[in-house]
Amino acid sequence: MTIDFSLYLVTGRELLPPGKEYLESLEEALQGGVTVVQIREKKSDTLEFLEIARESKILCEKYKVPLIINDRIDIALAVQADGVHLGQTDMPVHIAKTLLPAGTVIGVSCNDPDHVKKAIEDEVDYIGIGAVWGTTTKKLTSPVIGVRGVGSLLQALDGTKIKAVAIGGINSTNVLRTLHGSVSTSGHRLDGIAVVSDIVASSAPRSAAKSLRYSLDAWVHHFNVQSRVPQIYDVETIKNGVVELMRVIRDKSPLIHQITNVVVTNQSANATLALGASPIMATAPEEMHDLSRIPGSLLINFGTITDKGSMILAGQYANEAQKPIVFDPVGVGATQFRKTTASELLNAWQASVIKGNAGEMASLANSNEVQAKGVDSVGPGFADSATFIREIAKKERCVAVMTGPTDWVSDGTIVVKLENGHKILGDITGSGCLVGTCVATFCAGASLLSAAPETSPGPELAKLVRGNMLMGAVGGVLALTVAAECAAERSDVHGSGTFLPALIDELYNLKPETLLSRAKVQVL
Ligand code: 3NM
Ligand code: MG
Repeated sequence: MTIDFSLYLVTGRELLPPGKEYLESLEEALQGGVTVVQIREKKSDTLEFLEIARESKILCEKYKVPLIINDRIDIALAVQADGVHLGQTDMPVHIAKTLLPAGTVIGVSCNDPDHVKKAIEDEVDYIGIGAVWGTTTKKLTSPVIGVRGVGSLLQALDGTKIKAVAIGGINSTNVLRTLHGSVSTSGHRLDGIAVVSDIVASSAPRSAAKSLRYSLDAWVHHFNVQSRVPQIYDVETIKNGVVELMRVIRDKSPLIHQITNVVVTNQSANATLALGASPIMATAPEEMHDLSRIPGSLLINFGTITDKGSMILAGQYANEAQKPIVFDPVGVGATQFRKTTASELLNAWQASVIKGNAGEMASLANSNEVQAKGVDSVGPGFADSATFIREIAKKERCVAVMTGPTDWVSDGTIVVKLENGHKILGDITGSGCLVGTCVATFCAGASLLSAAPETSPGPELAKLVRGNMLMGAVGGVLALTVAAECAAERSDVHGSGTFLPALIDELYNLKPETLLSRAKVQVL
């Protein structure tokens, strides 16, 4: 039988809220759009398990939803369940297959590549991958793997017909992040999500299920729409798009929330103001939620990592609010701590733009083609920067920006090559950080430009960010590099000390005509 795995309910009677009967809760969940039910009874005697399974089967049949039994082959046989779900220490799949009628669906729990490999050899029908987030519903015996962990396991299923669901701590606030993040480099996506507590522990299981159902449907719709309509870019479209963003920023003055490093905080705030936007350099975890509700964007620059908790929270709220997140992993290759933190952050939220120099981007991509010394990139960069930037954008499923004498921007499909700037940028501190700030500011403009009316339903709701982030990234890079050229040419600039204030002036006075005439843009 073919099962719709999209909203997979796993039962957990011990989590029912006071006054909620098991069957009442199950029926409401089915009405809310659950597509498959697994009966999981870890503490019941055989007779009790059997009774629960029988009653559940009747309800599931009423809603034409398949029933799966956790662990117990005998119970599955007794109630003629549609399938069984086996953990790594349960009955081996090849034996289960000899016991169960042909066509019984078999699923296994996987949390490492060997489990997936074995599941493929065993020709199971589906796998449950977890735990994606932390959970208190089950005592976990292996580490939480995060969305990126789920994505890497999904890749192993390429070329098979095996379905996959993620499990562990999924709820209505992280469901979109779970779906968006759990994608392999090859583009393999989840077939569904499995939940216990978000539905079972709710006093309103119908609306809990409905809310998950809504996000799932919007996400599928969003993917289908997105893959049908390719964006077409040429140099003129890009330049005009950037100029339009300049106007939006000056017109609407979006809030650019920046959690950045102590070296550049002041100059970043001034650059933001110079572009016409409004900076706030807030770092306390208590204020992250409030700030996420104000239109604009979020910059996370971890040049000096002291606010990791706030960085995690701010990004999660920004994803929820569909606001752009620009991630600047300053010096990510310099220490193991930075590398670990980068992957922790990228697990917690989806970046809209990742920006770094060649050394930082190489480190993020686990490439050793380019080395770094501290926060600086060493050597001539990548032999084929265009391919590298396209691949990392595809892998991270966001816009990638690589700065250097030539700047590269890609959304994973097209690559934009930008050749403005001046070598004196290398002589002031935080010029890379200023690019990040300008990109965040232009992305905020792009997000305001796209903001659809709140009432519009449909695929827009499934996005983790609104607006054209490629345009935002190109705009930010161009603004800073063109302003740098203008500043460096001034007769009152005598060195790096006078260059920095001149640079802020030139951002402040930057005219669309200047940007249009100076911009050196190529679309590859
Ligand atoms: N299996 P909740 S996590 C049953 O990682 C189960 O394999 C997991 O419950 C795994 O949705 C889990 O309440 C519990 O977090 C999921
Ligand atoms: Mg088990």
